Amino acid sequence: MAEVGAAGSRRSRRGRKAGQAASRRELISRSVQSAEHCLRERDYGTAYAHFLLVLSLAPELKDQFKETFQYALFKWAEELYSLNRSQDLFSCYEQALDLFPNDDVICNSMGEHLFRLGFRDEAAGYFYKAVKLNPNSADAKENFYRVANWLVERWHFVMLNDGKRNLMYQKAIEKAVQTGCKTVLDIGTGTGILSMFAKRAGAPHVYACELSKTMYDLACEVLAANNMEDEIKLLHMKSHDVRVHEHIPEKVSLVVTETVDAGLFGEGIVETLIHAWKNLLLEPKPKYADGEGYGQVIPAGAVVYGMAVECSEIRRHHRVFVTEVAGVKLGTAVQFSSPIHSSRKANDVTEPYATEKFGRVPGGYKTLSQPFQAMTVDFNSLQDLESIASGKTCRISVLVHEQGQLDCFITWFVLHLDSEHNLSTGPSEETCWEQAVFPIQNLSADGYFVSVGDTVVVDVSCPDCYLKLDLVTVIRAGEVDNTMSCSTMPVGNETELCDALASLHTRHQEDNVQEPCILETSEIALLNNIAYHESFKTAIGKVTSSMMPEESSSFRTTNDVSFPKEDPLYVLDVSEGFSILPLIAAQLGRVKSYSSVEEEQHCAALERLSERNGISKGSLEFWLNQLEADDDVLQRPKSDKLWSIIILDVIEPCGLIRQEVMEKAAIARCLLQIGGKIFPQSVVINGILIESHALMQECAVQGTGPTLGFNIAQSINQFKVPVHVFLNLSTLPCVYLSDPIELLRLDLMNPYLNSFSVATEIKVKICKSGQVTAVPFWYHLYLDKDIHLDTSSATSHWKQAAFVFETPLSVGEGEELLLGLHFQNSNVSMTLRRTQE
Ligand code: 44T
Repeated sequence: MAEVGAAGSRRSRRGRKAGQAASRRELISRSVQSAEHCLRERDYGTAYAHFLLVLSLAPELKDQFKETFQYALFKWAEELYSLNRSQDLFSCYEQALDLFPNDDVICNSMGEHLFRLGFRDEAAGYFYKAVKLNPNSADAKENFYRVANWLVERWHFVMLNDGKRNLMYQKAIEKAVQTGCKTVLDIGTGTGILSMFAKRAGAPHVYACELSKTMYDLACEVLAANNMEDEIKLLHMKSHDVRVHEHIPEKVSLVVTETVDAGLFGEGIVETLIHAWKNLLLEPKPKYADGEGYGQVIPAGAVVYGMAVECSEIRRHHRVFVTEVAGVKLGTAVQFSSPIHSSRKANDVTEPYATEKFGRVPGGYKTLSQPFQAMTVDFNSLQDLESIASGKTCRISVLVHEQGQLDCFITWFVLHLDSEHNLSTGPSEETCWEQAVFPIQNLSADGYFVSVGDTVVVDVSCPDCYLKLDLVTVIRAGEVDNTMSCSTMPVGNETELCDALASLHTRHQEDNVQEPCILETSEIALLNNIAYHESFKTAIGKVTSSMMPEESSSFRTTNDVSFPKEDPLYVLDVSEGFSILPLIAAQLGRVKSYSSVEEEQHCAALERLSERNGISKGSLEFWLNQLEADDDVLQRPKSDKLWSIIILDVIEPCGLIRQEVMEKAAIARCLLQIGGKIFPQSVVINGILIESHALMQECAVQGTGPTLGFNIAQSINQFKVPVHVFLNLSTLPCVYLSDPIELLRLDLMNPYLNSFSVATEIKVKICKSGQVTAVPFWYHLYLDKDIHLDTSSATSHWKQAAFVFETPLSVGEGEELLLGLHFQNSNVSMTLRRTQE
C-alpha cells in the first residue's frame, strides 16, 4: 500500500485506520464464515486456506480456533496424502507450524506423515519435539519410542556405561596432553566425552565435530551441564568439511576419535584420518624427534583378528539348510541367499558383515581355528592409511584345529590408544563390543564340514570403507601337504590356481540361471524352522478337513489338471515378508492359496517352488496380482466371505506385537466363511520378573560413575525407551525373580471382545529376593486349542522384548506384587507395586 505523505492530516489518517480496521474485521468474519461453511461441506482444502488467512490476520483468535484449524488441517492433509501431493502436504504443515510453533499435536502429526512417507529421521525429530513440548502426550510418546533408536543409537548407552573403555581413553588423552599436545580435535564427538577428558587433562584448545544433528545438539547440552560450553568449540559438521582458519584457528597436535564400528573401518576412519593428516593435523613426529609441535592420533593403531567359527545361531539366520519343509521340497529350485554377503556390488547399501556379541550368542559357538591376525593399521602413518584405502588384499591360510561346520569368520580388534593403553573387542572380553560376522555361503551341503588339519584360505581387504573377508577355498587335509598353521601372503600368482580350486568346491547349480532370492536373516531362520511349518500344516489340515466332511480329501491330489467341481477352500496368508505357508496349504489339496508377498523375487521363488512340488497352477495366487487383475479371469472368491483361513502375522521379529493387529483381526473376522479360522486364533503374552544389570546398561547411562564424573546421563537418558527389543532372553545375564506369568490373552477370533485398549493388574509371587529391573515378554501363538508356537523357543525366528522399569524395586522371596499391564495400539507398558501399599 502506498505510504501516505507526512503532510496527511491526523484526522484523515485516523479515519482511514478506523476504516481499515473495520474492513479487516469484515474480512476476518467473512473468512471465518466461509471456513466453517466449507468444513460443513467437507471441502477441507478451502476451509484450511480460510482459517490460515484468518489466523494470520488475527493472531488473537488463535486460541479460539486452534482445534477447528487443526481439524481442517488434518482432514486436508489426509486428502493430500491420498492424492500423492506430499509436497503440498508438508507445505501446509510448515504454514501451520509457523502459526503454532509450540503445538505438540501438529508436530506429532507432521512426524506421522513424514514417517508414513519414509522420512524416518525427520519424523523422529518432530516426535522428539512433540514430547518435549508436551511430556504427557501419550501419542507423541509412543511415536517417539518407536523412532528414538534412529535418533540416538542404543550403543551410545552401552559405550558410555563401559567404565573401562572410558578410563582407558581418559588415561591415553591425559598422557598425550601432559606430553605436550595443546590443541585437540575430537572427531565424531557423540556426547562430547573425549573432548571433556582433553579439557580436564588441561588442553588449552579443544575442538570437536559431529555430523549427526541430534548428537550435536545433545553434545551442546552435555557441555553446558558440565560447565564446559565455553571451553570446547563444537562444530556441527563432518570432519572432512572442517577447514583450518575458517572453523578452527590452527592445525591441531592431537586428533582423538572413536569412529569405529564392530568391523573397525565401517564408520570411515581410514578416509577420515587420511583427510585429517592432510589438512587438520600438524606434521607427524619423525621417528627419533623429541618435543612438541607434532601431530598424533589416539588411537595410534589397531590389529584386526579373525577366527573360523561354528555357530548354529549364525547358520540358521544366514543359510537355508533344510531341504524339505512340512512336505514342501526346497531342493535347489531356488538359491536362497543371506543379505550379508561379501560379493557386494558397487552402491550396495548392505554391510558386508553382521554383528553379534559372541559371549551371548544363543546356543554358543565353537572355535575351529586359532585367532589369526587379519590386518594391522597404523593410524599415525598416512602411507599405511592410503595403502588400506587402495584396497590391498592379503591372502591368509588358516589351519583348522577343531572339526566342525564352517559357519562364519568372526573378527574383532585391539585398539592401541597409545603404546601403553589398549582396548580389545574380543568375543571373550568383558566389553560393550560386538564382533563382526562374515557368514559362509554357497558351498555344497557337505562343503561346510571341516576337519582337523584342513586349511581354510581367506582373502582380507578393506575396499570402500568396510572390512571384507572372503573365503577362497578349503584345502582338505589329504589334498595338499600343508604344514603352515597360519601364514600371510600377498595375493600373487597362486590366485588363479586357488580360484580354480575354489570353484570346484562351490556348488554347481545346473539351474542357476535365475537370480538368487535374498531373504532377511529372520526370513531365513523362519524357513529353517520345520516345527513352525509342521504346526501350521497340521492346524490348516484340521480346519480344511472339518470344512469338507462329505468327502475324504486324501485321494484328491493337487496334480489334478482341472479343479474339482466343488468350490475349493480359500486360504489367505498375509504374513509380512517371505512365507511358504501358501504352498503348504495348497499341497493339502482342494485348497486355493493366496500369498501376499510383494517382492518380485519372492513371487518368483514361490512360483518355482510350486512348480517343483507339482502344485497345480491355479492353486497358488498372488494377492497383489488379484487386486489389479480382472475378476473374471482369475478364480477369486465370489463373495467377500469366502476365506476358510486367514493367516495373520502378529509378532515382529524384534519381539513386539505388530501395529493394528486387533484391527486387522476384526476385518479378517468379517471375511471368514462359517467355520473359518484366523491363524493364530489367540495370542498369549507371557512375561517374567527379572533382575538384569546387563539390560539396564543397554537402556540408560547409569549415573556419573561410568562416565568418570561427567554428567552425561541426564541429557542422553532423555532418549531412553521403556521397551527394549531384539533381546535374546535365553542368554541375557539375569536372575529370575518370579515364575513365568501369563500377562494377557488376545482373542483374534473375537477381536471385539478385547477392546483395543486393555488395562489389567496381575498378582505375581516373588520366588527369589532381589531387585526387579525388567519384565521380558514373549508369546504363545495358538493356531487352535492344541497347537501353539512359542516365540521364545530355540528355533524361533523371533527375538524377545522387555519392559524396563524407571527404577528397580527391591523385593523379598514370598512377597506378592501387583503387576499393572496396559495394552494400547499394540504397545505394552507396565507398572509394579506392592500389595500392601
Ligand atoms: N560402534 C558401536 C560405535 N562421526 C560406532 O555421527 C559399541 C558397534 C558398536 N562425525 C558393536 C558395538 C558397538 N566427522 O555420532 C557418531 C557419528 C560421528 C563423525 C564427524 C566424521 N568424519 C564422523 C564419522 C562418524 O561419530 C560418532 C561416533 S561414530 C560411531 C561409533 C557398543 N558394534
